[in-house]
Amino acid sequence: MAMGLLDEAWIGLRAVADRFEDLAHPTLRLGVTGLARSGKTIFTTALIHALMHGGRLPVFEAMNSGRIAGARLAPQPDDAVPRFPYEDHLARLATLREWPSSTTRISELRLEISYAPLKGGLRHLTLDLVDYPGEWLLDLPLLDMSYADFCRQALDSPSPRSIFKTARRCPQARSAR
Ligand SMILES: Nc1nc2c(ncn2[C@@H]2O[C@H](COP(=O)(O)OP(=O)(O)O)[C@@H](O)[C@H]2O)c(=O)[nH]1
Ligand SMILES: [Mg+2]
Repeated sequence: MAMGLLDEAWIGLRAVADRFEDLAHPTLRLGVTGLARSGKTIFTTALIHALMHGGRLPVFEAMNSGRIAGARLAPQPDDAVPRFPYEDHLARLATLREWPSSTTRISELRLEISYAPLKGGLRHLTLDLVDYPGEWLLDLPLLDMSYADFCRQALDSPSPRSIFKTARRCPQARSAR
């Protein structure tokens, strides 16, 4: 009984300590969202570069007014999620002058940002940026759909044969214009 109370008190203390730690050094997880080929990967690469090297971000007031003291790359927060290949994307854009290839899997990158709040001394924010294939957005309706509903919808939609025929007609339609 006494041990149970002690355990609960300990868990409670840990929760309060974690809450204070979070207030003192918050972590923000930011998913960059949009459909495929809407520019998420390029935007994420450019944002990381601007935060670390002080790029021009005219509508980002904190940066524009000089309150972002600096940003640096930090170790990955989660070993199960691949690292966002920031350096590869940057090399492609800045050195090879090519667009990075399309994103096929989720990836993330952790940044430690030092900033001056409107009141008080220098603070630190841990920012986790998450990049993922935009095609996933199109699958969101499936979350609320039963397997039976999915099958019904698939059977009601145009048959694969008619989709194939339409796809075959497309190049001719394009070249005929
Ligand atoms: N002109 C221009 N094209 C862009 C820009 N950002 C992305 N694109 C184009 O959009 C394509 C898809 O960008 P990407 O960031 O890979 O899109 P994602 O699929 O949303 O991650 C690129 O290959 C470029 O052709 C941009 O800032 N300017
Ligand atoms: Mg992408």
